[in-house]
Amino acid sequence: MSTYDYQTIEGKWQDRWREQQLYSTTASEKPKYYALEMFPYPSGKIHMGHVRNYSIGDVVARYKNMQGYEVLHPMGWDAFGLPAENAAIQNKVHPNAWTDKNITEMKVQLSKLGLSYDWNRELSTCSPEYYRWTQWIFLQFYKHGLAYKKESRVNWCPSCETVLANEQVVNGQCERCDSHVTKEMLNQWYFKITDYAEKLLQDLELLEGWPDKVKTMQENWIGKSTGAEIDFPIAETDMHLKVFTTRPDTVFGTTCMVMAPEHPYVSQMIKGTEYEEPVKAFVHQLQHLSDIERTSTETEKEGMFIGKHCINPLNNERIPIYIANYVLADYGSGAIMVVPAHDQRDLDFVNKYNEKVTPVIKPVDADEPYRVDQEAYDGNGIMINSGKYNGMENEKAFDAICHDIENHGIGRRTVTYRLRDWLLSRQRYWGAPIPIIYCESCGIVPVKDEDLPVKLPVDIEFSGKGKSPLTTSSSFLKTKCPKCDGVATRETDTMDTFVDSSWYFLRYTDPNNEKLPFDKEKISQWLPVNQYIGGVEHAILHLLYSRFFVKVMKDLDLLDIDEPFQNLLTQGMVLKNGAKMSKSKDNVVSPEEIISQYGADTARLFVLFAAPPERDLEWNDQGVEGCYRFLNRVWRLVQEVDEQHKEKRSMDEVSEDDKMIIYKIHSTIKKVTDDIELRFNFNTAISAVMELVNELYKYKAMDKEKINSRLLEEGVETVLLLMAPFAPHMTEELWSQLGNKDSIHHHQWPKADLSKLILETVEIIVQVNGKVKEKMIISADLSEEEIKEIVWSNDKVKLSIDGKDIKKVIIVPGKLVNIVAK
Ligand code: ANZ
Ligand code: ZN
Repeated sequence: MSTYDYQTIEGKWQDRWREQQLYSTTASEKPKYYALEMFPYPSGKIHMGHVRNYSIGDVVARYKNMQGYEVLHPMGWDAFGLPAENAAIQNKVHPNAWTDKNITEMKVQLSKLGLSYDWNRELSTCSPEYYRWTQWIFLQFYKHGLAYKKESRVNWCPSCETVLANEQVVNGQCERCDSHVTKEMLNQWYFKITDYAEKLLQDLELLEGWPDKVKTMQENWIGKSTGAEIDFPIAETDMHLKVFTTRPDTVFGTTCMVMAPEHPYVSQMIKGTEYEEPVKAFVHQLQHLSDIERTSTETEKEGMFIGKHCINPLNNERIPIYIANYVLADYGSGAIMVVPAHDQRDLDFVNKYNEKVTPVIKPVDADEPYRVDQEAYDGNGIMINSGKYNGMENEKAFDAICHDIENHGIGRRTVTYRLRDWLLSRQRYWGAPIPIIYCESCGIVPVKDEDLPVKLPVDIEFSGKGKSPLTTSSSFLKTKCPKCDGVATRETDTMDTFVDSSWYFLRYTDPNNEKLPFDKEKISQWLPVNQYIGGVEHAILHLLYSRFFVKVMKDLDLLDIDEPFQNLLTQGMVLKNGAKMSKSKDNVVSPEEIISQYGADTARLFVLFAAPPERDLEWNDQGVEGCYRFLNRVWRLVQEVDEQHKEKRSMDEVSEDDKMIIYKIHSTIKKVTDDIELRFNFNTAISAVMELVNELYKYKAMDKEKINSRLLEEGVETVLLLMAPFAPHMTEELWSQLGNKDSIHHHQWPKADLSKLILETVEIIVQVNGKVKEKMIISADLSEEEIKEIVWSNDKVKLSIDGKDIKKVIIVPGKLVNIVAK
């Protein structure tokens, strides 16, 4: 009897699978299934998080394959980004060489896991064949007004020396390096994602297969607010100050106005007055604070009067205008009506500057006169101090006031979103160049499609300081204007790497297309991705951007789907000693070590067995040992069954022991199938197989004349088939030892015979239109669905309902099934 030599087995099958192209996706008639894991950044080393992510995806892909689907299961590289550039500065290697080397190394590590990827579709976002189309897509956006350039205050990381999208600023810090993020005035490129805010919000409803928490995060990020704009006349001028409020019902409680210090009217209003210098100093002081810092409830409210007044258009009261830190220029209209009685921020502000507090909504049970001093009241109630609206419920007054201001042309109902346009330009080298040319006479000119890709030059200096590295390449910088042939310069900013990853899942369907980024027809065949698997850290950024891209592409008639990812699984983290594995915590377990010590099948089995995919997984050396022992146990079982049981016992008689093992085989098939299909509960699926293995050992240990060897073989085959997605190498090896010529991974997934799931039985009568057609012995604990399935497969029943419409099925548990058919 041979021992379980995982090293030889795994190497052998990995080679064979590659030679036979076992996992290449073909154009077949089979139903299609697209299984996708988020592609990695090629850092050079895979970690346990990768192992977990890809093992989960691999089970899904292999399982669907055995279920008869044509499966698309591709892999590639999210290969642009800052680490390559930092390596270039530190180690004097070109980012391209560094990235290539890392990809080669990681590919070797990945292939050791035995993952069923179709490597023929491999892509890398830093290859010109790929970024050519990233640039092409940018130009499509540009030509349709969805990419534009504007000067604005942007997030700036002083350490990375580049701008950051709002999404990349976490608690006021740079997502990558944790530096404190500041605000700078810069001219940058944006995608107009705000045009799609409503659609992105609405269509979350279509995503039934997404975790609720991810949908909620996206909803909050989009941040829709419903309210009104109201125009407040500025006293002694014919100008208006427009405010956005979610509480038009409180307008009579406005005791002053606050503008963002950067509001364009401010400089105009103070010009030549005594307020000019102090306001300038104030603005300067705020300039480097992030939005988070400015609006945090912790932050002291600071502001100043700027010498002008507004008239409240509803009660004609004259009220002072302030500027203050807590009002942002780029939200709503950049100015607010201050209602201290009903907004805590406003109350804190006016208490500091001694403006008055006028309550306009009174809680139903409050005493009169109703007063507010330290705590704002933001609940519902009855209108007071509000002219003709007094006595109304405030929710009714909300509508009445909106109606009236619309009629008088002094305001309108409106919605605002927190979502900002996507800032996509980066002052970095290692990204896709933005394909734009600046001409002195023609202005901004897009590169012609036939001139794509705009390739990254190689004559570059990486200093890590100052301007974008592309400005140091004269071969790149100087060019001709595509319109007038005159002297022109290229845009030197590159694209945010999230642009690259917003469409890679489309390219996999058609990775070598040289005419378009992808073929519309192929997208319809494969997309949406049936199962997407990745980390919850991408809940906002990558997933929102990808949804946005697909929606734009649909509007541009490039494809015909609404959403990219039908089902989403966000896997939990891999922990050790209660903390996320990380170099800084010195608690990293290397996948390579585990693979060389126990084999890939054990590594895979452990990460799948130790916790359900969505939960965090605690690394546990005994757990790994346990999985290894289990695989050895399966190995021995198959060897022994194969060698020892050649003698035959008649199959005709079925003993009680046989019944038991038959039951176990079919109930395990059912359990494993349901666990994978319905819930991805791989851990319970694996324990069910473990139990079956135990039962088979017991059965095998009986006296020889009691054993039905055909049954034992069936049990062993079932174990292998059910384990094939989890431990692909060992099962393949044993399968071939049993004499099978075809790969186990192309074998059909076993189907449970429900009629075999009988332990305690009952007799039921099956009637069609009141006439008894059949008496059946079935298991006592079947569900109605399962009973129906057995009944429909009965020949006599089939015959008597043939050609008829089923009107009704009445099930009396344990007794009767009556079918009404006409
Ligand atoms: C008056 C008022 C009374 C308000 C009241 C609230 C409660 P969300 O839900 O975030 O959309 N606001 C409007 N623009 C602002 C800006 N640029 N910077 C800071 N604050 C701004 O909040 C909308 C509310 O935030 C608006 O409604 C406005 O204050 C304030 F009892 O107007 B409200
Ligand atoms: Zn020109």
